[in-house]
Amino acid sequence: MSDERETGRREVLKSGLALGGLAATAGMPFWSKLALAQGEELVPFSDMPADYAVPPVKAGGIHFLDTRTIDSLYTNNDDFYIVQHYNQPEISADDYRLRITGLVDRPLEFTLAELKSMDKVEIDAGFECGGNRQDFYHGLIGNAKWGGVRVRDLLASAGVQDAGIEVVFYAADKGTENIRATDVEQAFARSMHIDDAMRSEVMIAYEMNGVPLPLYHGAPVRLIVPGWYGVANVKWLEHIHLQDRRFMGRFMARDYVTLSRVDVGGVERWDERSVTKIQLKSSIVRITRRDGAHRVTGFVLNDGTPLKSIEISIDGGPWRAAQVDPDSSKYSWKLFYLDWNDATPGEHTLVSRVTDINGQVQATADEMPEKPSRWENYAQFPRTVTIA
Ligand SMILES: Nc1nc2c(c(=O)[nH]1)N[C@H]1C(S)=C(S)[C@@H](COP(=O)(O)O)O[C@H]1N2
Ligand SMILES: [Mo]
Repeated sequence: MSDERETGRREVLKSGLALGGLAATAGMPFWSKLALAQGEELVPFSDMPADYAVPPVKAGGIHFLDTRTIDSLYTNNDDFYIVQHYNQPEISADDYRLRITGLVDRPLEFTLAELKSMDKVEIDAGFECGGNRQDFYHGLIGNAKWGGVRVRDLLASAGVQDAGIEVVFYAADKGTENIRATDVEQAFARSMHIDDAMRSEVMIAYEMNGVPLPLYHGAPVRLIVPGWYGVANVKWLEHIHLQDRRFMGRFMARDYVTLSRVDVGGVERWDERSVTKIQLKSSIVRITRRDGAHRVTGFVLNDGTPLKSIEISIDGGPWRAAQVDPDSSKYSWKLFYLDWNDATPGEHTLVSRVTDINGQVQATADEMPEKPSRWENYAQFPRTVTIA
């Protein structure tokens, strides 16, 4: 544990973003209870191949986090999952420029040094790919402390005109898209309504866990939209454009679109919506044993709505309250554990569920809306283990 990280934790605590009525641990720091102690061993999940292993980071490739290894509030930059749909552009920090154009009073261009000279914010935010799912044990996930500048400060200096209601974020990575039988070159891009872009926590990050943003995570600068799925966090960001109508690029309107059968004003409709806010979700990631005692560990992600409870049920039994990391904050992931003191030899099924202060409960697989698209996999995830 570096001094830097300790300071980060204290700042989070001081900021007073507590978890309402959730049980918190006293005494020992929470993270020390998550780290594998001397003599503590993983109890293998029987729903996971015995040789399950995450391949190392490879240039241009997707990288997963082995969720069994989650043991601290912040994911190491080297372990944090990596997803991109085109290339991984190498942009020199000296040549980097961020442009703001469109319906603004003053089109602007910032160097990296200019961005760094502006008011700095640091925000803890955890997120997952909208395509994260149980098949790979929710490995497309991570939590980090992001350092940078608020988007709203940048927009304020450019002066957004009343007609500028849509903010488009263009990246430097590009690919060929076949649209309406035409091959066109497109940059990765996402957009949001001006009201979303003006939220105080929406930021342009040049630091990840206290060091310059690594290449694979979008160096030198990326967008971070706390509480939204990973796809919103445009890496290698180089251009912000204000316009008066919806942006309909691939990652807003064709890909990362959830198709589900839902009630729309009393009518059952097949709804198509862009992947944005993170759905209320928890998952067990690890079961450990030490001197015959068992501990169940997991994470929660959502859109930042405060939580009411995180619970675990064993073999369909009563819900037991889990202990939650008191250093968690509004947009970070929330790690939790339960001491499973009455584990008996044999096969067991364990599942976690999270409830927010609005009374929304994480859905079971049966309660999920019919959803043929693979995005937004947030159902309760029962895990199985065999206790020796
Ligand atoms: N420029 C760019 N930004 C991007 C993407 C991309 O392909 N290009 N992929 C998005 C998706 S789908 C995800 S899940 C996150 C992953 O961020 P990470 O690789 O830092 O974990 O980046 C988002 N930002
Ligand atoms: Mo993603």
